[in-house]
Amino acid sequence: MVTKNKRCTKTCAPKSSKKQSLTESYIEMEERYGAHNYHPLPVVLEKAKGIFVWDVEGKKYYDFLSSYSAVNQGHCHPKILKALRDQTEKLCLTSRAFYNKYLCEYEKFMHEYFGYDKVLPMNTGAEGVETALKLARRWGNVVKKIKNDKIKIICCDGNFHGRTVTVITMSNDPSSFANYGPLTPGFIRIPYNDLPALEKVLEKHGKEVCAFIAEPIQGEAGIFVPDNDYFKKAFKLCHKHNVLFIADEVQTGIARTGKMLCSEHYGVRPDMVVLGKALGGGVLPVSAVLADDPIMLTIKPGEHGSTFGGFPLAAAVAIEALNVVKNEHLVENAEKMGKIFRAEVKKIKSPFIQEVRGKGLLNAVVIKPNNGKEAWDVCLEMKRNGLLAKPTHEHIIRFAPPLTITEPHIHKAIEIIKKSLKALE
Ligand code: IF1
Repeated sequence: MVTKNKRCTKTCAPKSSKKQSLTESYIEMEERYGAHNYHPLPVVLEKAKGIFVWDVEGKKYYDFLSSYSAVNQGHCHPKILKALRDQTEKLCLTSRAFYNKYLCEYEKFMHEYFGYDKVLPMNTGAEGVETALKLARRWGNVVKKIKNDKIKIICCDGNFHGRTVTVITMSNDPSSFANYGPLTPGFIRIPYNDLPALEKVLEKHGKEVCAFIAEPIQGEAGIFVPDNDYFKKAFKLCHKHNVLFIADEVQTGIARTGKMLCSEHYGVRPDMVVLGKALGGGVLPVSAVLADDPIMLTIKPGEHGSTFGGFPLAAAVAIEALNVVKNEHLVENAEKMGKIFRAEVKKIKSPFIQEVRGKGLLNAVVIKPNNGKEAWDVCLEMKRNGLLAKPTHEHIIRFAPPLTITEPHIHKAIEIIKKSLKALE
């Protein structure tokens, strides 16, 4: 996520007359030849394994971002790489113009793993969200009989669901939606974690609303955990008004929050689930929409698709990515390590720490600017001390290591966080 950071002048890369370091030369190369749609931390990575990454200078770091929860199984997991390598020797891509034996086996696996009738395979999280929106609108039109141009979808303030034009229409973050021309009609946005607001909109517009979409924990907004009963009561309100409940689990899913799906924390089985990121095991973009037949079968042959959606490499990698989660007990580990992480960070006596929050290994520390230093400076100091993390907004640092992290490494990471905060006091 582009961090609105005043430090980012036009040329972010440092200019120096002295001989450039490798890091500086790579940053300059990206500055020169790449779009400036990110403001990365000034570190250039070359290698990764498990919970660690190494930069081009050979320095080792704890990865506490996990590529925004796309590396839940750890970097370069040997079994996932093997599944990918083996599949490349058999069949990589057929498109959906023909059947292949790998997609149907993957679809059956997903049915048995998550318990939904069917899966619609896509690639990126945004494509998964777009697909869920299209399925909801199609269901709204053909099943709920909403007039096509009247169909509405309810979304929440503070959401992040991706970067396509329709998806940024749901956003209220100008850095996501501003100055991209006309947006997509048919969305009503309400405050997150606000049941009266949802009830009011459903009372007023319910007949034209096909779906409500929300993240079970808002990631980019700063790891906002809703009230325990919010999701369940929102689900019941939606069903009272014959409105589908869509959970965007692209970031919170696949064991990240200490449950296979974050919705399980709230006792909710969403009507549609969007998965992405870690479904690809940290090696490929793999996303998916899970739904039962009455919703899934409203889209007929030729009415939606994707060249790479569910292709044999994705099928092989996703099956192994999910096997690793189960076989290595990553759900339980995320829950256990997350509790230790939050408890230990809360013990740190620092003027910078305003709040610690999260579930499982999706956590955030809200930084109170102090001594002229803010979240970005804390991240730079942690980088110097061997831990990589990044602010989601000005003052919130997300801490999300791979779910394979063990207790000794959690404690070592806490030491780095403590040392870094102390150094800035
Ligand atoms: C960036 C963060 C942002 C997501 C949820 C769908 C998508 C995402 C809940 C789209 C993607 C990524 C995108 C990346 C940074 C990161 C992110 F929340 F994880 F930190 F932006 F908000 N639903 N999140 O979190 O998935 O199309 O990217 O595969 O765009 O900067 P995608």
